[in-house]
Order: sequence, then C-alpha cells, then structure tokens
Amino acid sequence: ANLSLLGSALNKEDMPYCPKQSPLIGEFDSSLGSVERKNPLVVRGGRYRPPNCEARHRTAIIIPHRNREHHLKFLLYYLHPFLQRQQLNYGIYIIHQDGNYTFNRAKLMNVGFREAMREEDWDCLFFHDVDLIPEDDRNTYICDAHPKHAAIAMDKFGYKLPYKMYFGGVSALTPVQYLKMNGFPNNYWGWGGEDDDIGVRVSLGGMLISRPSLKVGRYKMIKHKHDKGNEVNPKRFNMLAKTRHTWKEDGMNTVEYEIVSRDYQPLYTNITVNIGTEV
Ligand code: UD2
Ligand code: MN
Repeated sequence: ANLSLLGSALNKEDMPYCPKQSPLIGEFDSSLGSVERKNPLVVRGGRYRPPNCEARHRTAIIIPHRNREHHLKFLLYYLHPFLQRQQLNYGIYIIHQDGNYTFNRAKLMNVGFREAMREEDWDCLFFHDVDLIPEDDRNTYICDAHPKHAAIAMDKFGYKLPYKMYFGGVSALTPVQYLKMNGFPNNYWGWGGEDDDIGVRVSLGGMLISRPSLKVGRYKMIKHKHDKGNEVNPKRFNMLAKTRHTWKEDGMNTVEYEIVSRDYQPLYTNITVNIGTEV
C-alpha cells in the first residue's frame, strides 16, 4: 500500500504543470447557443430521454412567461443538466402570454397542462416560476402520491416555509391530481393570491400537500422587481374567501384560450397564447 502511494506521488511529480490560465474557465455564458452546445442530447422542443436506460418517469415542466427572457436563459442553463442527472424523460414548455393585458399565472398553467398533455402522456407536470433555480440534485422532479410543493425553502424566505399552506413557486401534480382539483383558477389577474387558491384546491380535492425536506427543496430566486402588467391584485383576498364555492365552476373545465403559435425551439417548446382579459 505504501509503495503504491509512493508511486502515485512520484507520478504526480512527473506530470506537467497545469497552464497558468486554466483553459476550462470561460466567461459565464448562458446564451441559448452555449446552453445548446452543453446539452447535445436535448432535442427539438426541449425534449430529452436518457440514452442508455429506459426512464422511469416522464415529466413536463410548465413555465408561465412574459418579458423574462433573461431569467429564462439562466433557468435553462441550470435546469437541463439538472434534469438529465435525474435520468428523466422530460420536456420543457414555455407558456407565453400574448399581448400586454394583465398577467395571469394560474390560467397560463391550465393552458400548459392541456397543451402538454395533448402532445405526450406525461405522468407528472412541474409548474415552475421562471426565476427559481433548484439548488439540490436530490430534489427529484417526479410526482408523489399527493400534490407536491417543491419550492419549500427559498433564499428569499430565509430557506424556510413562509406559512403552512404556502404552495407558490414550484409545484408538481400528476394529471389525475390536477383534474381532481379542477386544475388552477382562471380568474386571478395580476400578482398574488392564485398560489393560495391552488393550495386550498388541493385540500378541497381531498388531497394533502407533499413536500421534500427543507434540506432538499432549496431554491434561489433571481432578484427582480415587480413586473409592469402584473400589478398586485386587490381582489385576491375576497376571491380567496370564496374558493370553496367557486372551484368546481372555475378551472380546467372552463378554461378558454386561443393558441397564437407553437414552435419547437432547440431548448424548449414555446406556446404563445391569447388568454383574453378579465370579464
Ligand atoms: C410569488 C410566487 C409565485 C406567484 C407570485 C404571485 C415565489 C418564489 N413565487 O412570486 O409562484 O405565486 O408570487 O403571483 O414566492 N411572470 C412573467 N412575466 C411577468 C410576470 C410574471 O413571466 O410579467 C411569471 C414568471 O414565471 C414569474 C412568475 O410569473 O416567475 C411569478 O411572478 P413574480 O416572479 O413576479 O412573482 P413573485 O416572485 O412575487
Ligand atoms: Mn419571482
């Protein structure tokens, strides 16, 4: 044993010095072209399956989006390798709200659900803010027996759950779970409230919230200001108080929209959608 240790020590001395400047360090480059080159096995539409084994899980990532191209680049930079290390069969969908009318995160998720399921028999859907970067590889992007709230520990909340019913940021549901709670609400325009409504729907649908551990469900949120076109929704508290009366009449069974375009980019599928305006 001593001899081999000695051998390796000698070997080391035989090696040339590394260059003064490491050739492995480049500028941090999250341009789409560079992310594409780093992920050669990702195919058109942002799809991937492990090359040497049959994936046990098929996960669609649904990202509501408008005017956040810069965040999207960062997310793709981190998410593609992360999902590949988990040996998933996956696809990434950007659900882009057309026009300048007030943003509606939850309705975009309903669109994403229907359009993704139309393309493939996904067994799990991850509803994912564009600005949240998972920090731990053990945060597996697969579904549980109950709807999963994955973003349990975010830097912006000091890596703690802000309150028990919190369901914002990143959540994961099977198609059966999603339909059991009639999907997400369509009528929350602007910022806030929709995540709590979704949390309430989980329990109205007779389900519990499943969560990873605080250690594993860690995320960094890219710092940002409030977006124009996503002003705080002043009706959110009133609406929340009524969820238990409205959830069956508003959700997946009533969602209406018009697809403006669907295109298969190298790193994601983009679906631009007209979701109308508040009535
Ligand atoms: C919190 C929740 C979020 C949601 C929101 C209230 C966290 C980490 N997330 O996010 O899940 O419940 O409150 O609505 O606490 N977006 C665009 N363009 C826009 C506006 C929004 O792409 O103009 C998308 C984007 O994916 C973004 C998400 O909607 O990440 C949520 O909006 P936000 O990031 O502005 O809100 P935030 O961070 O307060
Ligand atoms: Mn955010």
